[in-house]
Amino acid sequence: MHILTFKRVTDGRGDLYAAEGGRDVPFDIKRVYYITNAPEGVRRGFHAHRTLRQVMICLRGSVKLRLFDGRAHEELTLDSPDTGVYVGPGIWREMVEFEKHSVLLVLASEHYDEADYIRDLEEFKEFVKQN
Ligand code: T46
Repeated sequence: MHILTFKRVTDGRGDLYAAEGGRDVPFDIKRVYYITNAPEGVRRGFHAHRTLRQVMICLRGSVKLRLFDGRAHEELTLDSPDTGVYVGPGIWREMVEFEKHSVLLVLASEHYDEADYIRDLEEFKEFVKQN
């Protein structure tokens, strides 16, 4: 995991942020998705990826991100459109405590592929041992 900071261009018309694949983001972006309308108390994620690389940006509101690499746990709150979190393969992620009206944007290195997911924690721990 590492934190990325995006440049903000502010003028009298508002704030503009840019994130370019291969420049601000450490991969070519093949897919963008976003999560909105998360009900209070909902928990998302609870999986890892075998190869996928992603950057998560909370455009509005806030969300707590819990990460586990098989050894150590990390927790951070995403709450600013100028901050992205790079999450590489082999990291278990959980998104909790979505503030009402939050918008979580995710930039991904690959197209959607369910076979890339590890959705069982024990299987994930085994994956970490093998890799
Ligand atoms: C991740 C975290 C941060 C698609 O059809 N296309 C897509 O691009 C995605 C991401 C999901 N889906 C389908 C698959 C499921 O039927 O949407 C449904 C919900 O997906 P999921 O339960 O995996 O959603 P989250 O919020 O738990 O996880 C998502 C991403 O799937 C995952 O890669 O790292 O956000």
